[in-house]
Amino acid sequence: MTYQNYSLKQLQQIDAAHHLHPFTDHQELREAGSRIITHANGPFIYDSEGAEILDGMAGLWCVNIGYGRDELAEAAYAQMKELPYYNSFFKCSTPTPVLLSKKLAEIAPKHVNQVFYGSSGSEANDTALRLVRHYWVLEGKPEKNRIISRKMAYHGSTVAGTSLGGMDGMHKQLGGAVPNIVHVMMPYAYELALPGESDHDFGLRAARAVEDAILEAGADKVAAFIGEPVMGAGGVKIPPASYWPEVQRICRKYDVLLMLDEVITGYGRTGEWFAAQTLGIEPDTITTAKALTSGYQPLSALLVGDRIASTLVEKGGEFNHGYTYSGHPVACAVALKNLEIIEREGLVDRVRNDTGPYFAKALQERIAGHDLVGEVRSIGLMGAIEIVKDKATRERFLPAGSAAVIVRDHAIAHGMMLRATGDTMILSPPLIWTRDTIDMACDRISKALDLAQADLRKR
Ligand code: PXG
Repeated sequence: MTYQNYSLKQLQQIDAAHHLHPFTDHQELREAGSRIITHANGPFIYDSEGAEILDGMAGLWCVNIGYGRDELAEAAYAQMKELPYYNSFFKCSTPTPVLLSKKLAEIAPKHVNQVFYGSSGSEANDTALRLVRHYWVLEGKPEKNRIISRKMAYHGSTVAGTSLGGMDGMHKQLGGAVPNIVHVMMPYAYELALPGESDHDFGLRAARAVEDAILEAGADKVAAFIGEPVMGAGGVKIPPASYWPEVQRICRKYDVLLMLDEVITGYGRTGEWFAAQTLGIEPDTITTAKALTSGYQPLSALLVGDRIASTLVEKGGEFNHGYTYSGHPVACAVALKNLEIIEREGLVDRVRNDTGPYFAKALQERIAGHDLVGEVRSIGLMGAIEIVKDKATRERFLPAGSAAVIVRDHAIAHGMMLRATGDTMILSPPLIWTRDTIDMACDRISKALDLAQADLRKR
């Protein structure tokens, strides 16, 4: 690889001079220099200094089958040689998106049988927003246009993704969101439940915030509700079991479409192919990306339920939307091979029956008791650790978010990559993790917590 002719220092200098990174303070980045990851294998990533780091985030919630899979490289190579690109506009198609669509219809919930491709989760959510609004126009109800989302939701970084999302910092820089999107409370019991309120009751109350928003606008003005089954970037916020069935009931009652954003939860993370199956709900659209290719190629698939798809066909007329790379043949070839590997290795079942429960138990038994930890929670192979100053009162360290960064930096220094969002540590490892890998992760996280505690005491 050409980078091997450059020293770490040189790469960092060039990076600072020319490369604008996502979600980054570029002044800070220039002072610190970036961490340069040069290669990876299985569950480990390696930086340019040769440090081996256990990747607790599967890249960015995506490398579900782990690194170093020759089969995916071979699938891409073979497809590039045969047909690197052709479009799927103008009544054309290529074989790999055709076959991938069939596969996705097989593994998706029964009532979901159509797929619209893009290259990222953000693009897929743009498609979803356009599609549900188009659906209601076709149904003769163009005024049924409002979309209800939630505070702290993350639905991507395009204008539509940011507008759908509920991140204040992103909205502040947007200078004008897509109109007619509103945000209601998130289902996060740890911070929002009232004193004495059970998780169950809190879940129902959070769902009723959706109903209130529908009633406020009038049901004839509301197109859809969008939500992540488990809020990912917002801090692995797992709603109480009462939440989603109630949201679904409310959506049905008022004839509001349900859009599920499974960009993080799709393809096995919660122990089923899709969280919709884990939760037993029937969304009208399912946004997926990331682990569809285990991150080896950029690809997203908006899975579309029969209700919307049949209206598109019955009413006809062009849906004026699409991307050059919709159904990219190479990305789809890689996705097909990725899904084949997930199936062959039984990774979804393994998460459901073995590693998921073991991960939950390990977090409870080995992490939850630490003085710095207010709560641990997980679903499948997706977990969170809340960092607090006082376990009993749930008081946080100030300034907000500063303690989690200390934990994270110690973790990385001790060979454990995890992510800090606010005061929440996040884990979303590759599905190839075994019980041994989970033990190794807990060893390293415990160590990082101890070191962080010593630092925080000194402050
Ligand atoms: N929806 C959800 C639920 C996501 O998590 C997107 C949409 C957008 O996908 P693309 O492919 O356009 O990035 C995401 C992406 C983080 C982090 O810091 C999370 C995401 C992306 C970048 C950073 O946790 N999720």
